Amino acid sequence: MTQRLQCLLEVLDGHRVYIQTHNFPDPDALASAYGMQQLLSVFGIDAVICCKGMMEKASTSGMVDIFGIELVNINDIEDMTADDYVLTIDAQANNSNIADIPGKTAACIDHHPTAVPYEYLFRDVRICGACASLVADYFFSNKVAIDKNTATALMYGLKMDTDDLNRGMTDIDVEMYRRLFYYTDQDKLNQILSQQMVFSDLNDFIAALRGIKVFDGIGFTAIADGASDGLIAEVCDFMLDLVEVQFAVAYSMRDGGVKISVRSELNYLDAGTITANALEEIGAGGGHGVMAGGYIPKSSIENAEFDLEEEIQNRFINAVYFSRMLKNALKDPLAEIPE
Ligand SMILES: [Mn+2]
Repeated sequence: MTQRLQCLLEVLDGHRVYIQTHNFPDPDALASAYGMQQLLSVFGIDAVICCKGMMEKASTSGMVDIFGIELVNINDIEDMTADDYVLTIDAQANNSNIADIPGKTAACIDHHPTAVPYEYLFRDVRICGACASLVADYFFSNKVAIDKNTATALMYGLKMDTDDLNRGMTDIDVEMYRRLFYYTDQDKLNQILSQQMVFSDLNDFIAALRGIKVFDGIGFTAIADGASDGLIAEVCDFMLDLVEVQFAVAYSMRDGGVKISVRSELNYLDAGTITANALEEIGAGGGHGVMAGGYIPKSSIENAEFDLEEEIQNRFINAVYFSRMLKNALKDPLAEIPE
């Protein structure tokens, strides 16, 4: 047994264990949590998977059915105490995307860089494309037999988080892909891969596509009021597929304000930074280089003089323009940088 697994088991031994994903878990988070639950059960530890905010996106809620994943909403757990141990997976303690929990956050397995340090009893943070690769490594490095269902779930998480092996791939992702491949149920994988949207979203999806506007490589579209996070993300992903679009912004009105989803296909257009800049003083936003989200609260727009759509467009156009100028300035130090 690897030292890593031995250490994890020693830490968790004797406690009631919860595996916690980030809020509104994505396929990689769910697959990783499920894989870890299966691995721990081999060593006699029964863990409960929990999170805050269930999955609105068809691709993630479909996982629960297709792989038989049992998932508990943190708000529905009444008897958790400080003696219970929490293993965060695909997420780290103190991050804004993970809910506070009564149990003790004792362990962490994640593939993201650490934003806020935290003293775990066990910590396994390795930067790679998908957390599912780390979980798969626990099986293969320890020669623990992996069943088809678990392997297929991990394969799905790996494919989704790496955008089909295009994004952030590292050695361990390549190796785990190769090893999981032999255990993957292709029919099941294809089934879940082609479950990205529900039929009732279709009219809103079509309307959003009809409304796409492109300004200088930036695609914008509004989605029907109250659209799900999943639909907004789906429309945003679609816009990037257009040849004319390198940066995509999709938004929808909610009761509390405007929800915004952002995608970038270029390294120098960092979606997180651009979103944070674009929404300065009017809302908040941030995220990864390729994928980000933002929010404008109702209070910012209620008595505003501006047209909301124009305001969003202008703010993003300016923020993207600034990033382009910055890139050119790095190439040519004498080029002018906008104020
Ligand atoms: Mn992940």
